[in-house]
Formats: sequence, structure tokens, C-alpha cells
Amino acid sequence: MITIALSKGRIFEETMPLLAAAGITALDDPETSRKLILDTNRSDVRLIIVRASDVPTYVQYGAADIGVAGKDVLNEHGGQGLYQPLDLNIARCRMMVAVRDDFDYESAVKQGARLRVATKYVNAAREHFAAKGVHIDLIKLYGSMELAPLVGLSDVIVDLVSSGGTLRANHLKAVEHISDVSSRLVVNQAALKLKRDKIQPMLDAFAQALIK
Ligand code: PRT
Ligand code: MG
Repeated sequence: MITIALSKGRIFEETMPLLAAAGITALDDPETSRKLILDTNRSDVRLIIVRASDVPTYVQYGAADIGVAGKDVLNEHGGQGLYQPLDLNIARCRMMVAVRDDFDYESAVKQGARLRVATKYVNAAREHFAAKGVHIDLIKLYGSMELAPLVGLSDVIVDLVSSGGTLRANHLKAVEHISDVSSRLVVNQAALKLKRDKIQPMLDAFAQALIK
């Protein structure tokens, strides 16, 4: 059996065409079904539905053989035990520093102010501000980072931006680009060795589908 870990929403939707290219189709839709284990048209392949940030953990411990996870999530996880053969170029966005419309970020940085940074991406934030030589106090959040500067929890947020609509709707502005983010295929290193006859053809099919 090959187990593939996916999160519902954009990663599931954007991974389906790639799975189809490898001859795999899900028999249930995670948006309408409450099942966490989904059968596929292949009796030897199943999908499991987990939180986006839990995908690397399931694959690391071998509970899933393969997964799809954002570079943001992989950077926070650390990537131990994971082989990352392919950038799938899906679920693309940018990791940005953002502040309230009325906050003068440039001056705050120039004056050497200590910044309060709210984010889910503590590793990425720490690396970014350390490289700039800016001192920060990190406030770990699990979601809705956009709220933090509006209610005085932080001066700055580090978050993902795609259309920019969420920042605009909350009177925030992006002031720095940290990195471009897309989702990667991750494979358990031991599973790749033990089940290479099944996993390698899937990886080849995904790679082919990306070229087309
Ligand atoms: O939602 P949940 O808390 O379960 O986890 P999650 O938010 O990590 O998962 P999910 O499924 O929302 O995102 C999975 C992956 O998609 C992330 O790990 C990213 O790699 C990628 N991705 C791509 C995004 C976005 N685009 C994105 N726009 N993840 C989140 N967002 C959020 C962002 O955090 C912000 O709140 O969307 C909002 C901004 O969107 P715009 O379009 O208004 O700019
Ligand atoms: Mg989300």
C-alpha cells in the first residue's frame, strides 16, 4: 500500500491533476466527505487528509509514504527524514513582512527599534530579521496573523500573501518580500528504498506532468 498525505483546500485541488497524470483518482471529495482516509481507483494507493502543517510529520515517521507540503511548512518543520525530489509549482504565494497602513516601517528599522513580530512562521521570521540585524520579540500565532497589528498585539506580521486582498481588507501593507513559496513533493526516505518499484513510477509521472 502507498499512502499519500494531503491537506484539503488548495493543495488537494491543485494536486488532483498531477495524481490523475499518474493514473490515480480519489473516490471521495474531502470537501464533502468527513472521511480522513480516501480510497482511490487503485487498490494499492490511498490518500490521507491532514492539516497542512502536519503533512511533513506524517511522512517523516512513515505514516505516509508521500506528501505535498508548502515550502513555508517545510521550512518550519526542518525536513528531517524527507526526500524532496520535486517542486510542484502549485499553491504559489509570497512570504511577506506586513504592517498597518499608518506604520512607518522604514523609520522604525532605521532607528533600530525593537519590533514585535507576530507569526506562524517563527523560523522564517527569526532568519529574516537576524539577517537584517533587526532585534525582534517573536509572538507565535496559529492563524489570522492579520489581526495582530490591528489590536496592538504586534508591530509587524510575517505571513503569506497571494492576491493581497486580505492585507487590503484589513488596512495593512506589505513592506518586505521574504521568499517565494510553492508546494513540494516530499517522500519518506526509507519508503523510497523499500517501495521504489511503486514510488519511482509515480515520481516519474509527476515530473512528466510538470513538464507538459
Ligand atoms: O488553514 P489551516 O490552518 O489548516 O492551515 P494552512 O493555512 O497552513 O493551510 P492551507 O490549506 O490554507 O494552505 C496550505 C498551503 O498553501 C500553505 O502552506 C502555503 O504553502 C500555500 N498557500 C498559498 C497559502 C496561500 N497561498 C495563502 N494565501 N496559504 C495561506 N494563504 C493565506 C495567508 O496566510 C493569508 O491569511 O491566505 C491569506 C492571504 O491570501 P490573499 O489572497 O488575500 O493575499
Ligand atoms: Mg489556511
